[in-house]
Formats: sequence, C-alpha cells, structure tokens
Amino acid sequence: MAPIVSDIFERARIAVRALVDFGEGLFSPTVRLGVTGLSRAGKTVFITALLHGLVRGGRFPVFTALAQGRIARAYLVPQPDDAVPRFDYENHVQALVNERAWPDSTRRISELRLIIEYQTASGRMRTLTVDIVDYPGEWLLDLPLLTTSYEAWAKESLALSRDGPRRAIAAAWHRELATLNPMAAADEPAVVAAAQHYTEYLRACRDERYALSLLPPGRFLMPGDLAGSPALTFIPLDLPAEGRAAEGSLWAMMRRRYEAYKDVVVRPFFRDHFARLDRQIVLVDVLAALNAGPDAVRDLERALGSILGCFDIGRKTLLSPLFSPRVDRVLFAATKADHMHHSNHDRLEAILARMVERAAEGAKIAGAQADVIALAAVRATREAEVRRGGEVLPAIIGTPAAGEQAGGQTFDGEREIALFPGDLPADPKRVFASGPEGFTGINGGSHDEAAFRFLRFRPPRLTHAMDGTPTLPHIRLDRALEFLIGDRLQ
Ligand SMILES: Nc1nc2c(ncn2[C@@H]2O[C@H](COP(=O)(O)OP(=O)(O)OP(=O)(O)O)[C@@H](O)[C@H]2O)c(=O)[nH]1
Ligand SMILES: [Mg+2]
Repeated sequence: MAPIVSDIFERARIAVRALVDFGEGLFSPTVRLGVTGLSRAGKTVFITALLHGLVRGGRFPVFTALAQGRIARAYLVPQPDDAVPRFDYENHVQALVNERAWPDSTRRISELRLIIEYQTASGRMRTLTVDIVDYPGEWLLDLPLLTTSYEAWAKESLALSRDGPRRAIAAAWHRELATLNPMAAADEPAVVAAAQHYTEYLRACRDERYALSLLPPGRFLMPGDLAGSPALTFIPLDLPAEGRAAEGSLWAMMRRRYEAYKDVVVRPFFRDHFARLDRQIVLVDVLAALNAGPDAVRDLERALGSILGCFDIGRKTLLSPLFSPRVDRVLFAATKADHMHHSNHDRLEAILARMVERAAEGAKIAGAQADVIALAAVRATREAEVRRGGEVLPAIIGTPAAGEQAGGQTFDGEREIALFPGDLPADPKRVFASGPEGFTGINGGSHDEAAFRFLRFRPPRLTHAMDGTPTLPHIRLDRALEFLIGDRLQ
C-alpha cells in the first residue's frame, strides 16, 4: 500500500505547485523550458548559447520574432527560487568567448530567468518570462527509479552488468558481490567498500570508449553535497528468487537505503523541476554513442526510452494545467552536429528519430508537438572541400583541443586542421546492429579507438557583429528556438 499512498501524496503536491504556477502565469506569461540530456550531451553549452543569442543578439534568421525585429529587449533577472543557485551565465560566456574553453561538467543544479520584451504581431508590447534549469546529466538517470522497487532495480542492474561490454568491466565487482550474503546481518564497512567498487564500475562504463548510458543511481557518479551519506551507500544485491528481507539483514538495509535515496534525492528533484515543465528539448550526443559502437547506441536508446517515459507529455486541456502540468512541445536534438559535414545532418537526424521513435510517437498521440533536429549550439568548425587523390571530399576545419590525438600526433590546442569526418549510414537501422550488417564507423575504421574517435574541437574564434559584440556561430539553434518558444512570441 505504501507506494500508492505516497504516489497520491506526491501527485497532490505536484498539483498544488501547478496551481501556484498557473496563477503566477496569468499575470506574467511564463515558459518553463526543460533542457534534458544525459551527461556531456551539451546542456550547459546549449543554455549559454541560447541566452547569449537572445541577450546579445545572435544570427537567428529562422527565429521569426527576432528576424522580424519584434524583440525589443531580452535580459536576465534574479531567478524565482531562492534556494537554487544562479546559472553561471557570465562565466560560461567569458570562457567560451575569451578563452575558447568549454564549461566544466555541471556539479549542481542552477537556474536562470530570462525576460523577453517583444511586440506582438498586432503591434502590442508584451513580455514573456523564460525559466531554465541546468543540472548534472547523471541525475536524469534516476527518474525511472521512481517506479522501480529495490528488488526489480537490483535484478535489472545485475542482469545488465552481466551483459555485453559491461561484463568485463564488472568482473572485480562481481567477485566482491559473490561474497555478500543478502540474508546475513548487515556489515557497514563491507557495504561502504562494496558501494565504492560499484561506483567505480559505473564510472568505467561511462568511459568514452564504452559510452554506456544506463547507469543509475546518478548521484553515485555526481553526488553533489550528498557524498558519503547513507542514502548513497547501497548496491544491487544478488537476491534469491524466493524469500523475504529479514529485519537486520543486508537485504533489508539495502532496500531501506534505496527507498531513502528515492525520497531524499529523486522525488524532490522530479517534483521541483521536471513536473513543472511546459516545453522540453531533449539533447542527445548521438555521435559519442556512434563512436563507441552498437552496444553504446542500444544502451543510449534504452536509457532515453526509460527517461522519456517519466515525463507527462501531451496537449493541455482547459483544466489540465491546473491539475497536471504538461509538456506540450518536445524537440529531440542531436547535438554537436558541427562534427559532421552538413551533407550528413539529415542522416544524423534520421538516426536520432529512430532512437526516440516510440517517445516521439507517444508525444504526438497525446496531442503534443514533437520534432527532431541535428544542431550545434556553438559551432566549432567550418566547412571546406579537400582534395584526396582525384576526389573532392567534404571536410570540416577546426582547432582540436590540446591533448587530442589522431594519426599518431598530439595536438597543441592552437593549430587548425582539416578533417574528413566520413559518412553516416543512409539506413539508420544499421547503427543499432552488430556484426556484418552493422555500421563499422564514421571514419570507415574498426572499433579500435584511434580510427573511431571524434576529435574534440575548441570553441571557435569569433567574428564580431557591427556593434562590436561577438556572436557565437551555431547550427540550427534558431530553428530550435522557433519551435520551443516562437508561438509564445506571436
Ligand atoms: N563542437 C561542439 N562541441 C560541443 C557542443 N556542445 C557541447 N559540446 C562539447 O560537449 C561537451 C559537453 O557539453 P556540456 O554543455 O558541458 O554538456 P552537459 O550536458 O552540460 O554535461 P553535464 O554538465 O556533464 O551534464 C563540451 O565540453 C564540448 O566539448 C557544440 O555545439 N559543438
Ligand atoms: Mg552541464
């Protein structure tokens, strides 16, 4: 009974919050934009580039309100929640623009509020408030835990760890697991050690060679200020098919901590942020998964499926905004498209479309608008044609980050190179398949690292607009903006 009662209670809390949000929205129209994505998907860069483009004026020909000159001003104001730190916009911009450096991995949640003063199509002045939250991508993986019991989670996590490339990575941890008896009395030092080794296994899975995405609990990888607390000290146990968790047993202790983790960490995160969204962009680093091979691609597909299943996506009805906040537009975006020549962007989109097929269909059936694009929030490369033999190949030019390696050389972070990134398969199905019918790599290489890896490029050298402000180049960021908020600026 307990989970059902707590579910009803949780829904009531979400509904009350929605009512407050709805009331505030009557006075000042607000869009809560969810920027969703696993770790390194490109959330922080996307938010920074979007704000920069709006506040400083980017080149956004497809974003109608700006292109038609109807945006009078866009500026940042203090965010609504006093308990949440502010998104470090100024520092991220300064790093991108002046140091040509990407932001660090996000370690905690942060928030920002943007006000857009615009003229409606009929000439009236209005304002639109846009609230955006940034958070560590790892935390997203926790959402599916909300509907999973400890026993089901343990079973699934162990099955996963015995499958594909995870099996070898998990070998040491499996040996340790075999020494733990779920029915025996709980022994704290043994649990702490086992949780540490389990975390090391999760971290190794995330290594870019494997790029595996299904790795909850997310705070094990990015604990924020919860590092070392009991709610973070549990592991999946090899449980017997029959039997109960006796009081005082290791099993009972693990189950209690797992539930505490959901109560203390996952539910508040979901309630305060995800349950309030109006619009959503789901950023996916498809290319990193392609880099690592079909196991990583299938893993990413599963992770996205289980995460997207947690969102309430669908059209608002007259009453629904009061009781059930809903996402009525969702955009799936393959990020870092500047790693491929534009002739491959359609293929990149097609691969992502296939990966999120079920979620996108579900959204449409529920009455929401859904679309898929390939974008680069900050375009780090430009295009050129390179002659190789008698052939002219479409290439990209950029500055590989210091320490990146290719073809036996290590780059210094200053020198530009031209690179032929190769082609994605015309049939998106191939990237999910192993074996002969599978896709063997963008550079035509094998799954060996060197042939297969993308180079990380530094942010671009910037051009300055007429008034001296630098503009960040991008690919289709304006199209994303038009889809996400264009209709609210009519
Ligand atoms: N070339 C290129 N690289 C990008 C772009 N966006 C992100 N990246 C790269 O991807 C990395 C991760 O981007 P972030 O925006 O920090 O990713 P995130 O989703 O915020 O990641 P977490 O904070 O770890 O959850 C960056 O350090 C860049 O190397 C882009 O538009 N173009
Ligand atoms: Mg980030």
